[in-house]
Amino acid sequence: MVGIGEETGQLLDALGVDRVLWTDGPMLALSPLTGEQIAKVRVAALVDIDAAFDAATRAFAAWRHVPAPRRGELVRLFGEELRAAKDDLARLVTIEAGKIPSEAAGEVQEMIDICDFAVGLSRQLYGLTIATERPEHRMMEVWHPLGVVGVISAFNFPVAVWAWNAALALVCGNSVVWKPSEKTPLTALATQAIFERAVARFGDAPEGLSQLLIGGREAGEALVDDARVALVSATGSTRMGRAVAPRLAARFARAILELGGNNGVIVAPSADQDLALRGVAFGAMGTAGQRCTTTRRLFVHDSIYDGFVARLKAAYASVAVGNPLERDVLVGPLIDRAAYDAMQAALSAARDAGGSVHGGERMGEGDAYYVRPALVEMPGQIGPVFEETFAPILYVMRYDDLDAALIQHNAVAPGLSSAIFTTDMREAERFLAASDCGIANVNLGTSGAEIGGAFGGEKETGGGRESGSDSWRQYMRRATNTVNYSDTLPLAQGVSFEI
Ligand code: UN1
Repeated sequence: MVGIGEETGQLLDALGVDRVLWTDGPMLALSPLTGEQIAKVRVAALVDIDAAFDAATRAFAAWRHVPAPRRGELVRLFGEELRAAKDDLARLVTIEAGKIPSEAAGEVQEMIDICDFAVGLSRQLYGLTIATERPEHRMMEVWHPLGVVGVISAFNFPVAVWAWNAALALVCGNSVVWKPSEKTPLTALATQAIFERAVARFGDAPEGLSQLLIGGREAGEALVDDARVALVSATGSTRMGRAVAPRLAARFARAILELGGNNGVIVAPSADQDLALRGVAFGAMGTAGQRCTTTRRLFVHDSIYDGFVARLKAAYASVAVGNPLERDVLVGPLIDRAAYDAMQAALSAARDAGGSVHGGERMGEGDAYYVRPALVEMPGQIGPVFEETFAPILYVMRYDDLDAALIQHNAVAPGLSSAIFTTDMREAERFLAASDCGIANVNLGTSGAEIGGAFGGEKETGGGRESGSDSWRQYMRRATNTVNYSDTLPLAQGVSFEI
């Protein structure tokens, strides 16, 4: 059997990543599957970062003049290259981020989907025409490319979140500079190599249209602070957002923030309980609880609590946890030791607050951190329930009155995703009207959104929206144009100014 270090090398070769980039640098790439080192990655120095911004600025100056449908052709080719590389890239996502193969393939599929969406969009960057109050005038909105778009992404969706931003940014006429998580440099290098193949096939794209900055904090800070970067789309913790947002605001740069979640699900008395069980299990345990859309709070109606929670506990006790390269595993490892420590701290805070913890124990030893997902029955929404711990912990609470449950549901700082399981139409609609999240679902879980909708959330989630619907507008600037084709100069609001 090939070890994962060796397999990683084979995958990087197959994906076309220059060996120098992953054999010859100070940054260590680790696999959470075993905790072992799988590569040594080159890091961008400050001069490289500066050169990247210059090149991206030059690329933007040329790319903005390429007609949008032609820009779409580059993204179409990128989608084709991703289709060809899907299996290898997904395997690398499993090795580097620890996702089970089906979820890793889903992540690459999400990249392909956003490419398809962006290709269509490249012929639909519509502006309004607006009725004017003046005779023989025409008023219209025109959308123009914005500039250099910076993307800061997290380890848990190491490639898809970049693709949401890059595919839209590129068809909108921008160049892109990407700073991936330090925990996932290899999938970023592979994605960049795949993109470069699309660029080569496209033929005349400007050099430096999409660039990768492998590095730590300085690279991220440079993106945030550099006047050459018009927009920064940042995914990560609320703490990161609190640091980034004021710095972007101080230089009037645009921000798309996709920060923490503390996503709740309500299971109502009329729920289809089989469906709810699967929806909650995937939402809470999928990706080992490391999605920003992971279900973290569960409100179960008193009348069904005992039966439903017993079934859920059984699912928690039996779910297959382990190395995702082995068959039938549904829950892979935590990303690292810090994630494990944070999980144990949250569980001990939950115990102190009167919670009863089922699961949560470490499985195996060594440098990899596998845990049995934890279901925690809480006496109420208190203590750690208010925190987002990036690990598989589901806090379960009872409710008897839907209105009171809705108030509890909204009483956390983030506002990303939410769901209700019910077959009562009135309850479903009341929930959709009340949830203060950017995503609210009925009879499906909180995670696993499609790319066609705008993705993001309110309050401490940061307010940004990415991927589908009209998210593209954030990557463009809007100009309102009024044209007077009369031979007089009527002033708006009937103002008179005769000279
Ligand atoms: C994230 O966890 O940062 O809805 C993104 C989902 C995925 C995206 C999650 N489509 O769970």
